[in-house]
Amino acid sequence: MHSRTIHILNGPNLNLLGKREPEIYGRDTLEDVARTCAALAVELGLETALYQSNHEGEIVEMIHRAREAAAGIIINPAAYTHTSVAILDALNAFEGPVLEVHISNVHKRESFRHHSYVSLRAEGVIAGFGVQGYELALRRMAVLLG
Ligand code: CA2
Repeated sequence: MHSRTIHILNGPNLNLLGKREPEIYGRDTLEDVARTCAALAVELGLETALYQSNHEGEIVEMIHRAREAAAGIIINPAAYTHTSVAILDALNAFEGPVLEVHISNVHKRESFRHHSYVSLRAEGVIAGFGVQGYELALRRMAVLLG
């Protein structure tokens, strides 16, 4: 296990970040998030690797790989947040800290976005801070890892 590596996992449609619906999700792309987090990680004595998939099973496999390769997981499961027992089960088999990030304030949106399976596993949840939520989660991860 890589004791200072954090995997930042992103679910379906987040590849469109910065390219569609800027009024909800902002103008930064996922590549911008990857770059900003990698720079912050250096300051915090961490390393980051960011991944995205539109497929539930691939996200499950990303979490399995993190078991060997990451000390912690920051995850925005996107729509699978609200539906996926498989992602929850995979996260339950991961031993390190898990932080859940949502770019938008899910509690200000439709009621089906108010429930998260992943929150049953996550040490903490950030919602509604835009893409800055990923940086805040990374700072929290540095504290949790000591
Ligand atoms: O606010 C979040 O980060 C969400 O996880 C985003 C998901 C949504 O299903 C969750 O309820 C909350 C949707 C991700 C879609 O991402 C897009 C980004 C730009 C343009 C279109 C979609």
